[in-house]
Amino acid sequence: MVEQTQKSHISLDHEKMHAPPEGFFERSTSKPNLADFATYQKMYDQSIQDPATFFGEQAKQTLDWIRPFDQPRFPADKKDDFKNGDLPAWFVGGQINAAYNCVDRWAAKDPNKVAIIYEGDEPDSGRKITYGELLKDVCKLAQALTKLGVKKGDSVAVYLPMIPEAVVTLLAIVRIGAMHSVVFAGFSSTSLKDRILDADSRIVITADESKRGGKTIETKKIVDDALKDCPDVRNVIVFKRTGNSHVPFSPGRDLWWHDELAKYGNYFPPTPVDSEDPMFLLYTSGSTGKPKGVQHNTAGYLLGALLTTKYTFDVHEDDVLFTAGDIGWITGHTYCVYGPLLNGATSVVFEGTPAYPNFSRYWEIVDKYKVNQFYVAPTALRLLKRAGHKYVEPYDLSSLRVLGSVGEPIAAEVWHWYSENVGRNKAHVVDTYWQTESGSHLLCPLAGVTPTKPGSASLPFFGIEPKILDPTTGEELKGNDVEGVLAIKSAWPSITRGIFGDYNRYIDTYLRPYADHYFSGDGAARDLDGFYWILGRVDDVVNVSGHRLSTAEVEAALIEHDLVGESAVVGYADDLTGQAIAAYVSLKKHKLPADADLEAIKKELILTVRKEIGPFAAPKTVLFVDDLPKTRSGKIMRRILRKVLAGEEDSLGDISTLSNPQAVSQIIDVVKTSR
Ligand code: 6R9
Repeated sequence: MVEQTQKSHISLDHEKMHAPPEGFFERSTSKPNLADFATYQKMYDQSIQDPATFFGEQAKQTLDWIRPFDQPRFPADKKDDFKNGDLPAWFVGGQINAAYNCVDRWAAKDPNKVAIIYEGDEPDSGRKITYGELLKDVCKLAQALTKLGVKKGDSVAVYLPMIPEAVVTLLAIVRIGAMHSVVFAGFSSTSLKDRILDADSRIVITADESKRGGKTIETKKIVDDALKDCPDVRNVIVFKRTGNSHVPFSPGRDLWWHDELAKYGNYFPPTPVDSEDPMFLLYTSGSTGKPKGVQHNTAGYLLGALLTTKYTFDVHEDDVLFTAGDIGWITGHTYCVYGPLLNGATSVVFEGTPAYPNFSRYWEIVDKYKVNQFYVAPTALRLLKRAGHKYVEPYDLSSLRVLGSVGEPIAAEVWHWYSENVGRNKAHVVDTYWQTESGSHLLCPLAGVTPTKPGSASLPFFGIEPKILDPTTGEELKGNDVEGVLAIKSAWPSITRGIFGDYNRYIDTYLRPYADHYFSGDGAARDLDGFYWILGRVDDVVNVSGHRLSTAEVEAALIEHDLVGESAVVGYADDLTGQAIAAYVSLKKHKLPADADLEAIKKELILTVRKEIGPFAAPKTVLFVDDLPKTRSGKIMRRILRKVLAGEEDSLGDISTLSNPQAVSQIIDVVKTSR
């Protein structure tokens, strides 16, 4: 377990509270989803005091049920939540269908309403798909899958780029009560194989090739490599994305998407599923090497996705939401597919990257489609901030009302850049903290009503009861101005129901570390105003001379220096202080004078940290690198940085799943020369 933390020195400045942008609600043609902050507080209190009634009413009002539920929550009383690994069941006795709620009900209302705006990798390639068209394609694929023998409860593996067919695929699978298991299309064939085997998927849906950032990826070939070791896979449905003639194809096993869909009619009824029937698996990395198949069940997940989209982003039916996260991650599942469609809104599906053909791509899309809500990870914002204001400035971004951030802490400097340059001080920046396991937002401001502080994920969503626990004793740290580990006291509708095939691992990871609580794995503080600050994974905590520091905190300090583009901080063994801090830093090249004195810059950086946090936090080593190793979802792989520093570059493990494996060799060189 985690050792005692020292008080963080992150700037939890309660003076720096920003009111929601003035005139926020006037800039929308729709009525606000939440009137004001007092309404949030009232609803929040209800959701905690009586979650059964609160979520029961919300579920009745916002979802369409095939059979109404008998009990919103069993047991209704939350006192035994998480005891002995127990979770309550939600919406007991109810029957529902996810695809019906995402598509049919909106198609019935207005079949010509745009459901998806597809923006292809090349600018000006793409198309719009209406709810009416979406319904037809979903029904056709649902029939094809049924014909191929997919039944309720089976898992279907999905390995697709960000194209509308990915949305069609997810919805077709849940329409027949099966589970999707999406594997991010940037994963290697080995990672794909592991996930297909673990989920026991018998059907794979993929594309011939993919396009990303102007490059062609041999998607089907990767699938074929994976399938060499997956003897139980019966069929592969292949969508023709590029139509390239040398794509491998095994007649019999492989089927073309267009041939299959052409065989079936426009309508196929949705399969009723029980509220607690599984809806999907999504693999995420754990502390061990083996990925965990996080399982989400139907009604609770749907309600979480629906309500958070509605309230965190103030989404209405007329809104266009652009979630830049890939469908291969939970952010894509919840906020590119399910959340927007459950609210009858329009979702932008973007195939490309923020840097292709240039750093204006996101802003061009926002301008072109008049996007109202934009949602991205800080890693992309840092890249775009580094690229410079000239890429943002020419675009009309006045349609933007909400700017979301997700996946990692957002440094105050980046937050301000986002708010000022992208939001032009008129959009509400919402920093949303949550996890694959939570299904939907845990801590987040609600657009238009919650005041924000740059760097804080602010306050809990409805039904979320965050607690700060002493990491060693597990005791709850009550009141404000406390810091420890973040745990959640009672269950919420979209909490994961387990790790597929390994319920004990679920209990061991989340429910056992701190009795009667769900353990998030993150360190957090509650400031004087009761606002929450995520301090990073507790496994990324560094202990220097008995001072525990969050690596995120040192990074936030470093980025205050004008020349720092990005940094990653890790701890390494030190004879004198136990652990010492090393900062890997990539500098803003365009700001660096040709005759820059790197030694002097190192000293300045150390001084910046001393100044921002305190002398004990000063990095002992500063290493300048071109690029930091990142996962495909943009998370910096500190494990690799720690190993290289420890001289263990021979045991880095599999680096093929990184988005930039080439960064690693330069890092090894830099560390070697620094010794
Ligand atoms: C949605 C997602 C979950 C972990 C989580 C935490 C970090 C996510 C954050 C954040 C600070 C935020 N995290 N959002 N840290 N501020 N707004 O990213 O899911 O990929 O499962 O990662 O990401 O450490 O525990 P997932």
